[in-house]
Amino acid sequence: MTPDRRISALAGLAAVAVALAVGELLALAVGPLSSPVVAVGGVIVDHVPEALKEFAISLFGTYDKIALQVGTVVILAAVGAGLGVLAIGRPRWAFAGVAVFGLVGAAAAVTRHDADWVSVIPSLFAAAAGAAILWNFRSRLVPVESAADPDPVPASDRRRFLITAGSLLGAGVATAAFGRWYGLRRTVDADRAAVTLPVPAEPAPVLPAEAELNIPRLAPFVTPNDKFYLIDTALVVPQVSPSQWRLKIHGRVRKPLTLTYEQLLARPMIERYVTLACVSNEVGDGLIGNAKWLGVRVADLLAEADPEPGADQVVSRSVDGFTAGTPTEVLRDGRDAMLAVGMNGVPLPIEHGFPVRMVVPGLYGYVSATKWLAELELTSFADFDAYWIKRGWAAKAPIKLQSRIDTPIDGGKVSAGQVPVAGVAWAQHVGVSGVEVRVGDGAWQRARLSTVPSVDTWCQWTWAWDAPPGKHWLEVRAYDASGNVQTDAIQDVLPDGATGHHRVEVTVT
Ligand SMILES: Nc1nc2c(c(=O)[nH]1)N[C@H]1C(S)=C(S)[C@@H](COP(=O)(O)O)O[C@H]1N2
Ligand SMILES: [Mo]
Repeated sequence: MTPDRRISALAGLAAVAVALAVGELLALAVGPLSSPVVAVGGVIVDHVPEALKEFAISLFGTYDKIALQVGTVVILAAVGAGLGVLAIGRPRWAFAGVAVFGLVGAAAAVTRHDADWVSVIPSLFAAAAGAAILWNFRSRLVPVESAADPDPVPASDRRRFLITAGSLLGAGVATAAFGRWYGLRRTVDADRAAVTLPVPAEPAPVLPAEAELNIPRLAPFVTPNDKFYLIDTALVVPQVSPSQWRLKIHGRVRKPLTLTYEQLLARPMIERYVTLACVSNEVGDGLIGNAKWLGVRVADLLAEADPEPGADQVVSRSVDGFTAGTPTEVLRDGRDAMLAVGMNGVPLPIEHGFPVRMVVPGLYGYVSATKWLAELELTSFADFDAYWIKRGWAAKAPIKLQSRIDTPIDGGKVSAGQVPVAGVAWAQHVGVSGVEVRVGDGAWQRARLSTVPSVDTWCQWTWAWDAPPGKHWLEVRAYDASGNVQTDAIQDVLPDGATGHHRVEVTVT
């Protein structure tokens, strides 16, 4: 005769909730990456196969990380309910299961960047708390079994039991949620608000009125910070206080140096419009944005550190261990590669890398745009593969010539007559010299381009379409300033960026 399975499953759920609560609370003291859920999630992010990752991103978009954590908790809850049932009949197996979970969490936590032995504490204590709860419930449930009562659990005991388990479950969930919320508070908000950005020695050019074509639904020339795409591997956004921030320039250099935030701000600053792009951007998508960045030239810092011959790669490393590898040559070829502290006139937003990130015109973000920057290490491409290179992406990745139709939208309906077709085109550090549009298999038509301050940004384009009724395909292609035309050959984002023409289908009525 066994106690009601639903009751033991509830006990298991309560044990999981209390375990998560203990884990989250201890992670507040030990560090955010030691939370069992964050640690296991981080290992999954770092090791999940590319195909599955792309599938998750296509399914959940930028909510993929929240989805991962919710998924982890759901699985934990399901397993916890199972262990609760198991604890009645096969306690050894149940407690072994709890121990395995604790060890998996602890093992995940020690592999995280900058982890040490205390990182195992939240997971181990979480498992211990879960085990204690299970043990307590078991000792309350099992004696019932030996009683001669035909009902497995007497009604009064059952009620008391439900109340206890239910309250523990509720309290555990509430505490875990509180711990999570408290841990995610943006602790450097105040530090960021206290930053006064220096006046640039070389300000950005004043934008001509023609930089903006002012067409509804067309991406604005400057992407507002809160609309700027976000891509990174961080499950919790690193909180780096400027007073703690240090930049180490080291490795194969003759004069290693370390800079504080104050020392960085005291250097001559440049201010430039640069369009950042992600290699994972599918043709026609929005993982691209343009901002006015304020920062210090990387070339000046490298000149001071004096790289040794053969150090052909600069590895920028973030506080959370992410790395990007940039050709030393590119950083020193005169382009406006910078360590940025400002974005569109304000200190870098925390999720965009506060206090300091790298920005390199012409290269995809994964090989250049390290956020929450901590060090620049001079090495060679032969000696070191950065984060995404280990996962199959190309080591050298200049941004490809591309163009996009913003309006009309794909699948949209417009009325016959004059329809403005418009979008953006980019060929960072080369420049866009022309854009053409065609309807179906018709002749390519020259579009009008906006005026841009440099070759490092995208430009807007527009073409006036005299739209006849019916269903039509619109297609765009760009030319770069070296005279190359954008290829129509379709290539996937892996390993070095998508190619192909953006096409939209429009119904004209
Ligand atoms: N620390 C850190 N920096 C990072 C990344 C990351 O995962 N971690 N991702 C890179 C990638 S792939 C891109 S495309 C850009 C995106 O910058 P954004 O989020 O400010 O748009 O950041 C780069 N810098
Ligand atoms: Mo990216």
